[in-house]
Amino acid sequence: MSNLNLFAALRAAFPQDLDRVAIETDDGLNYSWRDLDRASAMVANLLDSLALPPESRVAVQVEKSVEALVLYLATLRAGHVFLPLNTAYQSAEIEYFIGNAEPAVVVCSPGQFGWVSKIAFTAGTRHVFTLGDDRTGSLLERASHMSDRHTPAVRRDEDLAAILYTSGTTGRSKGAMLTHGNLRSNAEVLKTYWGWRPDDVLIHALPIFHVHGLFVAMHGALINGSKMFWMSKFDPKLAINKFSEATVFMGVPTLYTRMLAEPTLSKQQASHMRLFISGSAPLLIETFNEWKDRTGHTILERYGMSETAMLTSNPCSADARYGGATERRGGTVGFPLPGVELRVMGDDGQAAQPGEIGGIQVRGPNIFKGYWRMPEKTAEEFTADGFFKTGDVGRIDERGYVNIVGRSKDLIISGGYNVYPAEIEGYINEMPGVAESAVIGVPHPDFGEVGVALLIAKPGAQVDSAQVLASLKSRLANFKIPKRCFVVGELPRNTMGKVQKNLLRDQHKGLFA
Ligand code: MLC
Ligand code: AMP
Repeated sequence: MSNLNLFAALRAAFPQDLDRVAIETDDGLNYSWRDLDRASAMVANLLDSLALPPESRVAVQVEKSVEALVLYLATLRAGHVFLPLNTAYQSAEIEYFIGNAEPAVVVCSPGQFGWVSKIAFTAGTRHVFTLGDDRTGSLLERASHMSDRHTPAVRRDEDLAAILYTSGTTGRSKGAMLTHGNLRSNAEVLKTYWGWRPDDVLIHALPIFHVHGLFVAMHGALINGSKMFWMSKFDPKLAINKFSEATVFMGVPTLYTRMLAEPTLSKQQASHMRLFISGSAPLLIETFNEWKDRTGHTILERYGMSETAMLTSNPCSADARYGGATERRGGTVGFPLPGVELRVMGDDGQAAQPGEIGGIQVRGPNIFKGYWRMPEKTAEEFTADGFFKTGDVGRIDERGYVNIVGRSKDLIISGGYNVYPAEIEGYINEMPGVAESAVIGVPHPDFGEVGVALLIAKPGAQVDSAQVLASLKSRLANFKIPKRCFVVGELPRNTMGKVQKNLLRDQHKGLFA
């Protein structure tokens, strides 16, 4: 049986000359392909030495570093399941993820060991390691005694490679289970569709705990044997500076608006670049047009999600399936990727006509296996004929381009991070003196959209909005904190008694104008 382990596919794409630079970091270090191979072998051997059951979860909450990437590769290589966690998550959030996923191994930053290990050991995790962003910590210390040779565990397409938690509109977060086959097929399709070349150099500017930075960007470079310039944290000046040595950039729209604010951004500075890709949140047409004016490049917008990896993309070059279309159309997310079936379904359960709006449903080799330990929830999200209901609302135009016009799920996307109003409202509603709350998304010049909280106090109670925000801040990841909070007399409701968030959004849309 051939080994369909995703690591094996990535490793097979490493260049012949393993001493070439694979990653250059923003603190001036160079890692060769051999370094990635040897270091991932050592960490995989460490995982093997723990004699974990197959498909054990390895939960990781660490700052971005090349060693964190190595840990990801090692987890695949050893045949276990990578579970990345946003570094902004605080103890209640981590407690839930660890309790739900029951990881065999937890890796955290050295400074967080105290509280993270307490949560992990309480939940029954036996191994807690540390990994700093400066090559410190017990993980690398232990791995340094291991062999630098390792044969990848044999995996099939349907075996789990990663679990990504995505919040739910109701209830708690769900772990989207992605398989080796899901991730490999998506990486291979993007390799061709985006015309990757071995001499491409990717500026890797995103965090590596979500689909965009972890899979789309990292797999893209690795499966092409292409070099990465690695930014530990996005810095618009440095990114622009690096355009002269790089060819591909991927970012959420906020990264583009922040670069547009830099006077050094120019056609000349961007002349070495081949491709600018945007996704994870809607790219405003103003940003798309301004980028073209300032750099001469047309941003390629694509669309995906944690459960599906990438679904659609504007063309990189002529797409024969759509009459040889080459146009990257601003305001659209392009065509379904080869192998992805995408349909728009009207409220009547029938496929919408071109131009008609409906719910976006998808099917293909990239679609996840289901939500971790939630078979009923999984069943609800799939149709009888196997399409996944994305919760996004859109239409397909007469030329085949997909437009996303909204979401049926109550979700705010802020700077590329998802914030679920229901989660924030749950916390606010439990605060003393609060009768009810509504969290809405409003336009924001930097983050695209941000959360704003409106609440009603109980009769006779005094609620201080600053205190509400401070209290949320002590419990939730910082990007989830509403940027404003207002105590109001009432919330608008429809005849069914449901809060009319569209009216609230309309009332507050100018807050950050
Ligand atoms: C930071 N802050 C945010 C925020 N990021 N607020 C709202 N939304 C965000 N996204 C707030 C912090 O709470 C803090 O507030 C202040 O901004 C500064 O924090 P920071 O950490 O210094 O911010 P910064 O480094 O500037 O981060 C901004 C950013 C980051 C845009 C670089 O958010 C980012 O990397 N976003 C990318 C997310 C991403 O990779 N998404 C892909 C998901 S995958 P205070 O008050 O505490 O000081 C996906 C699928 C797909 O969606 O299709 O790709
Ligand atoms: P996540 O759950 O973090 O993976 O976020 C996925 C969601 O991000 C999708 O369901 C969409 O709502 C949104 N999204 C991703 N890419 C785009 C895009 N290019 N335009 C609009 N929304 C997007």
